[in-house]
Amino acid sequence: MSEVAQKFGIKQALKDLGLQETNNGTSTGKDFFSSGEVIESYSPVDGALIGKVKATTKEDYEKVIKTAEAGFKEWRTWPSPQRGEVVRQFNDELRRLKEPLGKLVSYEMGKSYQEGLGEVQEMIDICDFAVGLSRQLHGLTMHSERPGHRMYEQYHPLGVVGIISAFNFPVAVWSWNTALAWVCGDACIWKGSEKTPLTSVACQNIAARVFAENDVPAGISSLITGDYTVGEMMTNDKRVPLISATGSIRMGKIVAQAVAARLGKSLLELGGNNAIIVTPDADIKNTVIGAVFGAVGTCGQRCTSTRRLIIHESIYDKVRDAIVKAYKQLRIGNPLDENNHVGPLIDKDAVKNYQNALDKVVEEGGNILVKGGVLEGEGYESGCYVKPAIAEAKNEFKIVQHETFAPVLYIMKYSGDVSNAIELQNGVVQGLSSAIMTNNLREAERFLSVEGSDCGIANVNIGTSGAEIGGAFGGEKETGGGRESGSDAWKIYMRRQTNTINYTTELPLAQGIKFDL
Ligand code: UN1
Repeated sequence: MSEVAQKFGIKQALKDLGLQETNNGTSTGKDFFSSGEVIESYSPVDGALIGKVKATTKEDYEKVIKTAEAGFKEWRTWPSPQRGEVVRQFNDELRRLKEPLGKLVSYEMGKSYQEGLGEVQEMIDICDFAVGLSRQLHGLTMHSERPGHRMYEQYHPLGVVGIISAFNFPVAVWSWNTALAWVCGDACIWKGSEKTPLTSVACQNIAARVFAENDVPAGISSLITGDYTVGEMMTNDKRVPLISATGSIRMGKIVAQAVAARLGKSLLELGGNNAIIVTPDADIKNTVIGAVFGAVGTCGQRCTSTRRLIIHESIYDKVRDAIVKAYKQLRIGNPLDENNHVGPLIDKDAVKNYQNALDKVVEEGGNILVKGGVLEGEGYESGCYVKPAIAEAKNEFKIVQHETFAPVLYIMKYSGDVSNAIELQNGVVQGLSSAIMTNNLREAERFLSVEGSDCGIANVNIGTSGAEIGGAFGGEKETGGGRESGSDAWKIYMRRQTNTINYTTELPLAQGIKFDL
């Protein structure tokens, strides 16, 4: 254990979560087994080795999918409130283990401890939601055009759901999918990020324990581990009717094509390029808080992170100066230390992408307002700590069009009417989150109107990140069109069936067609 790990109680957290020095990254819930290579998990916080996880091989995967298929056949017959009861108990465990899990998320991924706890809170919230949902999986009834007929629709469990999640929300995104899919009666196979394999095993440990206590069949919560080749086993597999994938646009295009080629369903949560529009009627204090948290929170590694600020020329200097001033107060360092605002990037590749973005914006004619740079020296030995940077840039710059998963904020001016700002905000290929800061009702409503933001999420007077689980989460255009979490997002985890029942002694045909024998 490194000094940092010791000081912040990581050893105890690992113990509480049932983690060993080397863990199997393949699990059906009943068994944990793996015959693949060993993945070492290093913390971006201090560069230390946290633990090891053995990856999944093709043979391991076959065992998992067969178990999940068999388990599904039984699980789908459980009344959904009973499945909800299992999720309720799982949630009790999450509440009990919130601190160690939040701590491990922080240490393995690098987000602040507060955000780690917040992420576990999202898991708790979606489980609460799912428990209620387990009594509300309802369809509609319709009046038949034929006499003596009844027509309605019902939702049945779908089957085995494959979940591919990213390092930046290593636990919450899994739960958004599984909590709903479980109450819907599906079996879930999860491939978490190979950058955060220990948090995956920790979650699977919790589910496995609760599921075993409730005699849930094996395979309902399954885990596979490894790089994209392990993900491909699922995306190409006809036995997995739905793939829910979170990651880059590049990855999403590959997944979408593989799943479509076999006519499977996919739920995609891909990149964002989220902007806040700041109008002349904005509350400057709130704008600064929303923009700075949105840009530097999770070290700029949320898909909802604020990447662009579009500020009206009349208040441009004032807002720019206030934000630059706020950046001077940011404390960068160990995210387990609650005095720090910004932790490290996930790894050195991410640092390279960050540096590349800063080089590119200058090459394209941007003007650096807050200089970036990689931090060195005591406390920064992992080489993953960077300074949040701000550049004045144009929306059409190639680098501005691209999502860089790092704390680089581009700011730009608009003049005239709010429609000019909306055009800039929509002028990117991504369509996840967006926001407007204004106290002007007309501007706010126009931003939300059909001619307004083209994103899946459009907020007024809050930032672009920090979406609540109660709403459907996802975005349009190259963000992929998927919706997870709240509202009626559960429907994708079920198959809809329309039923028409004739309770007469005749067989009248629809559309008035006569067919007498
Ligand atoms: C993500 O970055 O993949 O809106 C999810 C937010 C969080 C979820 C982000 N609730 O910031």
